[in-house]
Amino acid sequence: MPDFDKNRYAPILKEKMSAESYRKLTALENLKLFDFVGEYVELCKPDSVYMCDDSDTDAEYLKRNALKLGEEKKLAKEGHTVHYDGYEDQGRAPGATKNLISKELIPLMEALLPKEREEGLAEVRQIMDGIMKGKEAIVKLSCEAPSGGPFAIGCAQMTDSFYVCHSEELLYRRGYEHFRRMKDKERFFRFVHSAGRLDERGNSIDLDKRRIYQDLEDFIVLSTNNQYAGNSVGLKKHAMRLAIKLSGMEGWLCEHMFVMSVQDEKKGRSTIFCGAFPSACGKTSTAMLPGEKIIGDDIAYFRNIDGEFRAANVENGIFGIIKDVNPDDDPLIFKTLQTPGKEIIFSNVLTGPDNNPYWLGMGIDPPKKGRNFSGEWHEGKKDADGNQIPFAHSNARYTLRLGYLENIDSSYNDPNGVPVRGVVYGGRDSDTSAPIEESPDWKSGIILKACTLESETTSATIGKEGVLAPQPMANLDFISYPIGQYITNNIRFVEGIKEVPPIFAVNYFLRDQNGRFLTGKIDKKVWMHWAERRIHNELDAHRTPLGYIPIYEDLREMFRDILDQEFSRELYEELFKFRIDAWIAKISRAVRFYHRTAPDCPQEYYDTWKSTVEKLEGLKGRFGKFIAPGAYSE
Ligand code: OXD
Ligand code: MN
Repeated sequence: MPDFDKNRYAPILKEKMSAESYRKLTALENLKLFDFVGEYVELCKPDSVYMCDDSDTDAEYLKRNALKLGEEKKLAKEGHTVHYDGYEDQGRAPGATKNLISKELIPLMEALLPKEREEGLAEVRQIMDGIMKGKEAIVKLSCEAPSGGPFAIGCAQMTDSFYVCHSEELLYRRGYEHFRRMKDKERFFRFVHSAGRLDERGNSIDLDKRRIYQDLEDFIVLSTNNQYAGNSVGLKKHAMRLAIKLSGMEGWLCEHMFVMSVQDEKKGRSTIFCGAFPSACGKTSTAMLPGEKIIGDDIAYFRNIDGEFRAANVENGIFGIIKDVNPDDDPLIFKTLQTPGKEIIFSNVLTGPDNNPYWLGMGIDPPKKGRNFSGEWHEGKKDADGNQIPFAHSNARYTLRLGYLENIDSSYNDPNGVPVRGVVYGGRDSDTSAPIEESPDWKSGIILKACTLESETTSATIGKEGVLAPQPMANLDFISYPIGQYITNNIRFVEGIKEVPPIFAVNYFLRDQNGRFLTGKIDKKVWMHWAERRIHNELDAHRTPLGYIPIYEDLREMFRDILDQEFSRELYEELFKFRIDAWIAKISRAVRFYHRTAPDCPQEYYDTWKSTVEKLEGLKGRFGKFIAPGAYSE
């Protein structure tokens, strides 16, 4: 047991912590944790410090204080609360987010929010000096991925926001006991967050001093003057950046992926998929497809365990976009969100006069006034620039425990993870990729599908919406070491894997000439079942220049069987025609992106892109602009 009483931080911690909190901290016998808390208490100067353990009493303490301080308010249904972020704090803030790295790495990481480490630390530490004065700091320990297995990573959060801790309580597994079992030398992630000075609505005032700085050498994230969970909750996006860095050093992967299992009830078969989609591109709704089972909706760790490709869901809950959650499109989540007695935080929705939450695309007419992310709201209210304020924000969210969902897969808490049989990459493009295409092999899937993924920007990040942007592996916002190396690690990951999962590229956003979506929201169920049956060698496919697509008759039968819908040959031909020019343009955009942002990208990948473009150019002579499904052969 370290002699904590001789530690330089002992006096300040004894002064600010109750005897019980101090006891809980020292009982873990972890000097690094003690020093972490001491260092940031000394810097941030909270009035008091509360140390949580894994007890329900402490979970209650967090909830109670979030309400008492007005960070959350009770809604009409029991257990439901609402939280508001500031008007300018409604999404991830890339402009204020930096990866702190050494000077030499900066030219290799231009697209990855780089900042020279010493300079960044000095800047943010200055902002943090005294930032918690007048408040209580909470120290909460959690565990990413289930404790007791090879995936688990301990995390220590210190924050002055009870909402942040309450969110972590719903979204992650409690970690005090994990720390108790942890050896003193074991690495853990550390997060410090402060909402900073608050206005009368309880929102961060000093947004000019908003910083989210990841110290990738020391695995610590310092976040100031913000509240939106993507900026404040350490275990979510901050931990993801740290985990990506760590996985790169240790030879595993951390991906922006759901984990779900597709159910073939007739055959009694359950097949696990992981899927990467940029924010707001259908990731949660794929993981939540009716009739299938969810394991996680946002972040997966991959490890090679005895030659098996295994994944663990890092989280224990969902911080989901609530827009368009309605009984038709997301029946299971809608039902859960309507159920009293479940502990759910709604954020940035409209609270109506009946004290119920309303959101965009809910399928219910909202009241004409209430409270929303702009304060008191009434229909027609305008912001300072004269723009009409919608009744709810399009990045409004719900936060709930995975265990509440009827369709949770029983393996979601397995410390050894689950065996992955298929990997899906989904972007958002209106005119290029087919609804589903299987790659011929892992490497070509990574280079031609995952690396060329693009999406239109959405409200999950602050900035202009609807701009087509590269999204390699749907992970660009979180990659924390040079991109070329990251691609190579993805390719190499399957070396030594006995059964390499096929890669499928999906796109739910193809549009016709009038801008209307060509596919229905539920059609993704058919694409996922097609992939499932391909994995089990039950279906033939047509060849395309980049992989394999479904045969019409198979889809017609599956649409009837699964959705009770007719699927016309005409629509099939439109959806699955191979768009040669659009693919050439897409690959060329990717090449320009890597030239600009990934100086370490190996020549071999450029050679693949170049030879693919040449091959596609050559096909134009034979086919014209489009290749009809079934017309192509190698
Ligand atoms: C998220 C995101 O909230 O990716 O998961 O923005
Ligand atoms: Mn995400």
